[in-house]
Amino acid sequence: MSTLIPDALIASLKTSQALVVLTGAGVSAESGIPTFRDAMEGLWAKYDPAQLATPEAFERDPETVTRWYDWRREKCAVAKPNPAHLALAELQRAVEKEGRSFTLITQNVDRLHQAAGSRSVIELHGTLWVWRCIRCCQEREERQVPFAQYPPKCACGGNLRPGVIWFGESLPEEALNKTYQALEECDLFFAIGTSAVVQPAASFLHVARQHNAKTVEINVASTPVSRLVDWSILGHAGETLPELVRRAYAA
Ligand code: BV8
Ligand code: ZN
Repeated sequence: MSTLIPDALIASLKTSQALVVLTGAGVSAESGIPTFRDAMEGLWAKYDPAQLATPEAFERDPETVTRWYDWRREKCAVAKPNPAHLALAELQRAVEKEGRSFTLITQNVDRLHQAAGSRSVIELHGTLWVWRCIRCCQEREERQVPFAQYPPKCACGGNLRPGVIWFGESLPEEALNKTYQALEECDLFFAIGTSAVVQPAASFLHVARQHNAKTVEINVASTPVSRLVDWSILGHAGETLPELVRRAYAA
């Protein structure tokens, strides 16, 4: 299915001096990773994700919370980058080859952008591949799935927690600083596969608009920002992004 991508957007993409892309769970959906709102299949049907993704939930029930993250980690372990991830990596290469700036900011915790070849990815909400001991604070990448016990334990005996940013926790300062710097210089901003609900990520499009950037949304459904953007493209990221890159940079 060829989604309708306006020529004006292609022209803007080819002349943009500072491109900023914000991705959400919708970009990983075509890799088989449930989006945040529908990450509640089967066993998890009786939980509200926003209730599980909090420090209080971990404090109250570290076994259930770490089982949920390990269930998601197992899905991520078999997931491969999809054409959306690959197209964004190709776009970054094409834009940077012409000496223009490209910033990818993701809300996703699966690291599929990095697996697809994207570089200098800003991880707003951390990653479920890094786990941290709540006693000695030692942090390390845990690629072995599944864990042998819940909650998983550190060598010091402390409980391990996932290295993600939970609701109620502040975002990493460095990630936020880099984000706001990119938004100040941005002249073209994409929001791709995000429900535009979670703060502060949902405010970035407004910041880009305040700096007179043109804005684009790619989503399979409309969101609270669909009526604000310059171009709202209804389509799957895995189809739309490859078409966008082909039309702008067809070899
Ligand atoms: C903070 C990691 C300061 C964990 C996540 C103002 C008002 C009210 C509340 C707040 C506020 N400001 C701050 C808050 C609190 C809270 C918040 O935003 N609450 C929301 C619910 C209103 N924010 C925070 O707590 C943040 N911290 O602000 O610090 C502070 C400190 C103390 C006290 C207060 C404030 C921290 C937020 C980070 C939470 N962690 N992830 C984990 O993953 O388990 S958020 C998590 O949900 C995901 O990472 C993701 O970011 C988010 C879900 O959003 P999406 O990515 O958009 O995914 P979703 O499923 O919602 O949508 C998918 C979209 O894709 C859909 O639109 C769908 O149509 C589309 N789609 C599907 N398939 C496709 C597709 N599109 C294209 N192609 C497809 N194939
Ligand atoms: Zn420890």
